[in-house]
Amino acid sequence: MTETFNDNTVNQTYLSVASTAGVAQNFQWEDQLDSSPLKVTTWSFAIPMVGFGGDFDLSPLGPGGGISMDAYFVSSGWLNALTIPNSAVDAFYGFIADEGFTQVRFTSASGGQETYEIDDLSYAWVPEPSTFLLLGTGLLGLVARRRQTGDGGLFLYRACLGAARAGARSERVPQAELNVALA
Ligand SMILES: [Ca+2]
Ligand SMILES: [Ca+2]
Repeated sequence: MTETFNDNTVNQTYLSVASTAGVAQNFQWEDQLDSSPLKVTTWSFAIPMVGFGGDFDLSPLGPGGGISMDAYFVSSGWLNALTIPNSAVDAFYGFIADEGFTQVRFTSASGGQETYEIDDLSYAWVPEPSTFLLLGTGLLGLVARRRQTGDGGLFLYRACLGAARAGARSERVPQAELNVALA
């Protein structure tokens, strides 16, 4: 599913959002994160998802603090999924996970203010096990389309862990070892 914000609302069947400063306007999502005073944005899903991403522009009002993206995984709780550097300009950033998540929360990665925009926020729900690879294919299709347009960087990460799904939290591989950039 993709929320284009083209009617200046968030009105998807499975998606809702709670945000301190964010608003759908100008055919995109415009938002500001900060730690003092606290400004966060949380996307919530009615059913578990395994993929999330969108076209990010962090250039408004300067580079800012970057975006830390945490996801609430069904059996593992909150985990950092990826961090978007403040240099991102019209770049697709997203992640796929091997465990369903029901929320994605944006906070400032460095604590400083970050003003940003998103367009074409995309997400995918938990597939049957046999179709998991197709999900990846679908997101890769999105990446491929962006690549063809040549209008942005491409960053896709694998966010969650088999160890986490099995409940072995202490055996999690560091996130840095799991990130798979398919740029
Ligand atoms: Ca739009
Ligand atoms: Ca900014």
